[in-house]
Amino acid sequence: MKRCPKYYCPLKNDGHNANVKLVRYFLAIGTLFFCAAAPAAEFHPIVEVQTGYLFGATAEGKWIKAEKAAKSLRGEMTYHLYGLTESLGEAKGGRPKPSEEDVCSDVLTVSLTPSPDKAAIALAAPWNALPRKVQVLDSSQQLYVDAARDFLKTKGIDKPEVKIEKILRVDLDADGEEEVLVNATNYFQKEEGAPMRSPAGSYSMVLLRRLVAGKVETQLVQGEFYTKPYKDDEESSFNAPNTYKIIAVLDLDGDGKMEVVVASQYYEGGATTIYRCNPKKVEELLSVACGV
Ligand SMILES: [Ca+2]
Ligand SMILES: [Ca+2]
Repeated sequence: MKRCPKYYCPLKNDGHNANVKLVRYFLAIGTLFFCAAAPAAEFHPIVEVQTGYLFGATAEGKWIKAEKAAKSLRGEMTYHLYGLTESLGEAKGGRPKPSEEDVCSDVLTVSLTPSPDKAAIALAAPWNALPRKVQVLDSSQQLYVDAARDFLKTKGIDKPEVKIEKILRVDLDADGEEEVLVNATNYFQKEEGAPMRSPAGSYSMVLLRRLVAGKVETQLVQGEFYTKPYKDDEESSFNAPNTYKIIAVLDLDGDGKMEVVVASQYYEGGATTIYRCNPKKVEELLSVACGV
């Protein structure tokens, strides 16, 4: 509890005058309100390094949106930088300010120095956001190719062409069992990125495989699936499908459980979202987006 500043605390000397008593009464009431207020929780801001976008912050287990978080981020702060599998040192981050890009002037940004290419997320917090090792597995492993194929079939893609981009193994919830994240995208394109229109049987997804009561279960973290090609008579018409990519797996609120950070891109923009993956549900915690 905060110490009472002297002048807000009850007067020590007894006054006999009614006015003095009244003043004492109000001071005492004021003291009650002033001193009962809990100290402001410390905000731990989270920034996407490559864009500088401020997701928001965490404070005592709560997730706070960027606009609100920015109000209590006044001076320069020290951030820890994290890539997909490693900690990448520290950076200094200034006060959040609106993005200079026209299309996302409503997005708040923090400029970080340095901001290495490999860094994905910056977090200003005293705990280690990478408490357990994130392992990158060989993406051609049959077990996971089969798992991805089976999952795509449940989404109505009859003959899936499985194209796994990344497989990560990490114990998200610190229960001693490792979970596996499978990131797969196929828009039948030569280049990376998302097309304007989705072909038949195309998809992009992030799956989570985990043991639940001794059985492996597959959960969808994020994804979209197109059984039919997107067709429209007008040339200007398109459906702008997304590609999804895991960029980090970190404990961003300090509860010991790691969240999954997924970046999505469509042909004219993108978003990055932090997900909490409990066995029963996947929850979106904070997100930043910029696009047309
Ligand atoms: Ca686990
Ligand atoms: Ca966490």
